[in-house]
Amino acid sequence: MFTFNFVKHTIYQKTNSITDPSQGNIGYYIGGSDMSTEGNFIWMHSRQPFNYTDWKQGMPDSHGNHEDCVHLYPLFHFQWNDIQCSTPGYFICEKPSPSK
Ligand SMILES: [Ca+2]
Ligand SMILES: [Ca+2]
Repeated sequence: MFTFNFVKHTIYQKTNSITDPSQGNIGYYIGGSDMSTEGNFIWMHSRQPFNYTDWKQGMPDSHGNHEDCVHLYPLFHFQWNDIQCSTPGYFICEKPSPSK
């Protein structure tokens, strides 16, 4: 939970110029998908189900029956939406925390 709040906060702070959906920015893919089994979302890197979600109310809706990838959508204040995976967009990568 903390992680995604951190991500959203960082996006707002760092990328004001590229978060305007009117400029065609669909936001940031986060690596979740239900392309293996419709309605069963998992993280693609680990094949594990989500233990946290931040779906926009009414999402996922698999609009048109072909939305399988999860992104943080500027139009939804960076809450989650499922979108067609072939839609060009930015992406967020995860990396291990630095050792202490
Ligand atoms: Ca889907
Ligand atoms: Ca959707």
